[in-house]
Amino acid sequence: MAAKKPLNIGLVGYGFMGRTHSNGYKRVNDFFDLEYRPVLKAVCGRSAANAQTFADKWGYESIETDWRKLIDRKDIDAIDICTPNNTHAEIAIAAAAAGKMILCEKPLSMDLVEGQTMVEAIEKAGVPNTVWYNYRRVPAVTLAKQLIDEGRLGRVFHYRANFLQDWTISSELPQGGAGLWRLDAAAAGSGVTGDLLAHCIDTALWLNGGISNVSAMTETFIKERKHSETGKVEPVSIDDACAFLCRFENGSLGLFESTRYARGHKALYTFEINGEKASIKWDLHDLHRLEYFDHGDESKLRGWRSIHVTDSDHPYMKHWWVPGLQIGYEHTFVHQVADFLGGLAAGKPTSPTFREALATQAVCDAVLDSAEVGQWQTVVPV
Ligand code: SOE
Repeated sequence: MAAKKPLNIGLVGYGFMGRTHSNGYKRVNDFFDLEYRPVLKAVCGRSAANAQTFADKWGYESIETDWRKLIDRKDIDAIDICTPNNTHAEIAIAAAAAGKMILCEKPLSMDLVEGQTMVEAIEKAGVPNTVWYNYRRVPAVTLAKQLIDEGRLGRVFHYRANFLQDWTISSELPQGGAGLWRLDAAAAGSGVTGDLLAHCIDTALWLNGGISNVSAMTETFIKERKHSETGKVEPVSIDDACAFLCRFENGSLGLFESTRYARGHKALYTFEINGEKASIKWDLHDLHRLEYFDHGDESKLRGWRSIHVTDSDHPYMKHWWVPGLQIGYEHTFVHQVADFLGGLAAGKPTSPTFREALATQAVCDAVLDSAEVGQWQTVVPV
């Protein structure tokens, strides 16, 4: 077999997402036959000691402490942005200007306007790009997409999604700083809307098409928290919980809920879609299972089928073990790397591109605006 083409990765940020992406780069060629091979060239973080520890552990060849220097390096092909949301735009725009490919952690941006500047920069530069909405690449979710595209649901009436967590219930938890920037609006842009609902919205747009308008409510249950960086008690301005109703362009109705205050739930992402001919349900806690009800089945046998999506003709599964054996959360990132590398070889974009992720941003903005003004809001077309 011909030698693989190296794709030199420069990773910015080495938190939780830095680990998931690095694992994707390291594993991908062990399981997928691809023209390209990611090379862990450099990891960048403000602390040289922490960046070096990460580099040693994960096998990065070098470190940088300034992302601008990383972008300037001639030996870097792709910049992977795993830093807090308020830094995505600056890094992505500079990387695009330098002609680097970009893989950006979700959500794309702090808001729609910022996201538009990113999309303009990336499209002007013409660089390959993708945003890490990883749950699309759970095999059962990709199978749902195939079933819908085959027309098996017929006309869709309802789309329901939840993303529930419980990790911020304690009022003692500070905001800001390492690991807790998701609670600080200045770093995150928003709370559960950009962090969790963005996943649900990305999947929904992919499976069920565009959302035209929304009516939302948000709540911030803990109004003040100590800020890790200033040491002072400061107002909290992220949304701790958000629920919204919406209308999809295909005429179906949507209902979405997300919170970090659902005691007992760590990462309960579920969706259900009801069509004229069939319905589909999925739950991240049992990620291989796709529940499918087909009204076309013989009536005496009709019922919810529980499809264990592990067969070799199920999406992605032939690359892993033998039928019946499972994979997990981390594999969704391997799949995204495989699709990105496959796209590069074929000269095709990898979904979601920055522009596709901008559509999610437009819905998030409409949701937050609607909650603020207490009225339905139209989603800005992108
Ligand atoms: C937050 O807790 C979080 O880690 C999100 O930031 C991720 O995007 C989500 O996949 C899991 O939850």
